[in-house]
Amino acid sequence: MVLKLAIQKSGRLHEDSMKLLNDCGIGIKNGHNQLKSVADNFPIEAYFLRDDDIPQYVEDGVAHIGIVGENVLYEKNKSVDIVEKLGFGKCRLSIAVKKTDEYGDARFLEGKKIATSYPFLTQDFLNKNGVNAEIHEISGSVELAPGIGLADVVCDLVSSGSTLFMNGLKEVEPILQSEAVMVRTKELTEEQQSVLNQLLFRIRSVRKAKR
Ligand code: PRT
Ligand code: ZN
Repeated sequence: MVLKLAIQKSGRLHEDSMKLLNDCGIGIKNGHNQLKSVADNFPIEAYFLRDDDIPQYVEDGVAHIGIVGENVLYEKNKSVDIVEKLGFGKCRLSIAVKKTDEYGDARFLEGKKIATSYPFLTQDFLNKNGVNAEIHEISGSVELAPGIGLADVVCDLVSSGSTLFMNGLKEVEPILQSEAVMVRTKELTEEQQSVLNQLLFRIRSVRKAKR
């Protein structure tokens, strides 16, 4: 039996996910041209996937556990359990407006066009604030949308804020704080849960030693 772990194939969470496993003494070879790779000294097999696909794989139990950003997890709204926050990949999902706009509060968004890759979380924020706005879902370069007249406002991930700044935008309202988390499928055998417990024990030891 091996525990199947879904991690990002390439991108912002890949290196830190691999490093975490490595720090835990789990030797997994880099999967740039592979879909999966078995650890040589721990009963784990890594699946390398697009981050967007990880919640579904874990919900379906095709992967038993996964490492993914909370932003993606909540957007996909899949039924999985978060077992550990991992402390990397920190960012926030925020409303940003043109730097000359005066935002005030969410009422500013009434009747506006909002470009985002996170339509579910954006709509949820609008609903909670009783605001009606038009959401335009786009998959990348969201911050360009106001400059080309596609939208008035964006809802996008921010870490340093420099991408927004360079595009003449300003962050006005964080709607979600996010970091990478370990998720688990709902149904695990006793044996699988026991491997997961061993992995979590190592992760916690590694993270405690770093503090
Ligand atoms: O190919 P795949 O689908 O797997 O990857 P992806 O392109 O969808 O995601 P990727 O690799 O860009 O990001 C993976 C995860 O990293 C995200 O889902 C977040 O959980 C996390 N993360 C942390 C970030 C950022 N920080 C971040 N700054 N993801 C994206 N950004 C982008 C943001 O979208 C914007 O374009 O960086 C830009 C802003 O950065 P600043 O520093 O200029 O504010
Ligand atoms: Zn993605």
